[in-house]
Amino acid sequence: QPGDGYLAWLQYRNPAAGGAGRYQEYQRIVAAGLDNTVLRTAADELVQGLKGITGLEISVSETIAASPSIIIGTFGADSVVDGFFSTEVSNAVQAEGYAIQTDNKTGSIVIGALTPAGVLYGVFHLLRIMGTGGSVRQLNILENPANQLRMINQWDNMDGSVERGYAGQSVFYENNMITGQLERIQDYARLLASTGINAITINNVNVHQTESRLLTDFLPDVARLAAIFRSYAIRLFLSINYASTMEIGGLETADPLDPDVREWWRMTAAAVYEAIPDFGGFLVKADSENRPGPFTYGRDHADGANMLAEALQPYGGIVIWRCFVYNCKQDWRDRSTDRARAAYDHFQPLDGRFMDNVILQIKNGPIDFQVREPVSPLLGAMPKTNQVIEFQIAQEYTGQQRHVCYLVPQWKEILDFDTQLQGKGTTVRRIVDGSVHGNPYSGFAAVSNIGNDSNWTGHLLAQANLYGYGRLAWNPGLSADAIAGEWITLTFGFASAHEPFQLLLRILMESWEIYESYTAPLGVGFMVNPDHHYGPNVDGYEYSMWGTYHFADCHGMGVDRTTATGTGYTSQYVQANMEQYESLDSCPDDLLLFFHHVPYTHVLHSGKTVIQHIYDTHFEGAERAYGLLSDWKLMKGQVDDRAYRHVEERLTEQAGHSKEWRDRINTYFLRKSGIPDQHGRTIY
Ligand code: GCW
Repeated sequence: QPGDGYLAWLQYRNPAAGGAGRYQEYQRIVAAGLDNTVLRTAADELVQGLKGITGLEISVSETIAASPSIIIGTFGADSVVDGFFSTEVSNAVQAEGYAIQTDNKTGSIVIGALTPAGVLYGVFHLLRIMGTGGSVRQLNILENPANQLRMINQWDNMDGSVERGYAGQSVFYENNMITGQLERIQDYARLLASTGINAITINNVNVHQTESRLLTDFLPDVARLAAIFRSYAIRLFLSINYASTMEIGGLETADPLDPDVREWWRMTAAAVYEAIPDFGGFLVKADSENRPGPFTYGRDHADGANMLAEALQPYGGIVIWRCFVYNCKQDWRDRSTDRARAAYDHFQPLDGRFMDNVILQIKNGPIDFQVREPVSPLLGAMPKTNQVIEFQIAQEYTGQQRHVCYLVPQWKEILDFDTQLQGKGTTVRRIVDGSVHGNPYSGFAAVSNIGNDSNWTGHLLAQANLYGYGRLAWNPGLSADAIAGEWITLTFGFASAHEPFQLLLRILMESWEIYESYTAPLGVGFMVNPDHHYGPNVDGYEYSMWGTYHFADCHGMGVDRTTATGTGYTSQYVQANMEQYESLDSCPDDLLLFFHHVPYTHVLHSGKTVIQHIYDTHFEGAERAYGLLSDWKLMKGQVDDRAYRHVEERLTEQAGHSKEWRDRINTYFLRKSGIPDQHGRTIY
């Protein structure tokens, strides 16, 4: 239905007068090799997109009959595109890249690539240009993805629930079966491919009994899903249960060095590849949050990962092993155990021990997808090991898709962080794209934010995060506002000069800062209700064993992670960064309480005391959340009414909830510190 958000950024609407005219001469597509399923998809997408944008019928032929046409194909195999590109251009195009040029003589647009996947990405690029009203007169584009792996992780369970899902139930499963609604899966594959995603794991990293059998009993259904994703050049992976040999294999152990265990995995991998020849591999959460792993047998992560890697190696499969490993049964009295240290402490010493087809997947920060954290010091710290960064598109700690929180600016900051591991300029972006260490595998992974809600993401504006993730994985050099702008125009049709465009852009671009300002202050994290993690609860995790503390007492707050007097976490960074965080003089304000325990009267670089900062940001934050709502109200009549009311309703909830956050945090710290607000505002 119009306005329900289902088509997301693939609206392909016929732009109002003036807009469409410029593309109307393109009614013919020339494509050969259509027995290839990805090329077929590329041609179909182009037909569908052009039809929407021009409002005309589009024809497809194998040879060039009339000009101008849109000509698509792979180099070499396909003579239709070959004549158009110089060798210089075709040589510069890599595996999934593409070139797009307008032929001066005929006006034809030619998309050439090395692989069908590249053609598909090129087609989506052209449609993006047209969908945002760009000129196609003199195209001369050459793009290669910066990151090789551009992956989505579903946290879907076979009972239909989604772990940390905020947009309804799973689109993949219901009643412990794989869905029969393959159309929706295909629509999801389109959305992902249009942003450049090339890999997906289709089940939660917490793999329980039923899901363990995706590898075995459910394989025929998994193969059906793989076929859909394959047609969009997306490789399918499964999350596996480390203890599958015991859970479903009838063995009594999961010891990675046990010959029977190894044999079971080899046989299982063989069966999987029999059913799905281009199967991607396994994603593994082991020895993490009570999930099984090699520790039980006195083995380490390299033993565990390599056992699986060996089973997948003959088929070119890979093991993606998560580094989210920490002691979740901590005692709050024990001030030396620090959850932030855990991933580095566990994995860094294993550098060089992992097989070539193992990739470590590392969360962007050392704790857990908080609104503000430093960058994980493990990123880049294992030169001999493949690594990918893990983001969370699902807004577990950033408003759960009830609050608007556009995350691309956060991801950009993380990618731009200079680890200085090999001198200045060793940014996370360059580590993750593989250029620093030159390892065979590298890239991005992220937890999806979709479910079966009609608009996919619960909050319509949360679609921008899914879109933005894919775009950033393809090209981390894009700016957060450029990505937001694309999404706004593609989704709502506003050109950038229009007032509604600017309004929406502002809403998105300010949303992270606003969310941060009324929630946990100065990088301290959490302060959420336990379990579901929604809403304020300052002491929600303070007396639990998960190891996420703020240590607030009547004198001060924050976690001392310095090497001089604290947990020593700072020593996991290179000297220059360590020194910056170690010293109160140079530690950035927004991470102060992550690294230091300070009195409430400590003066920030901003000139405010910590306590006054807390009051000020929380009053301002709640006010700005109301501002988002009043901004949106100006959109009435500019967007479809249904979409208007939906967003209005979410922003109303956010505004109310931001007040609750403000009041709970302010009251808590007023009572703890006994220090009044300088401006005498109401604190309950
Ligand atoms: O943030 C935590 C979530 C868990 C999740 C875990 C993980 C899948 O609260 O729900 O489990 O991270 O990343 O493994």
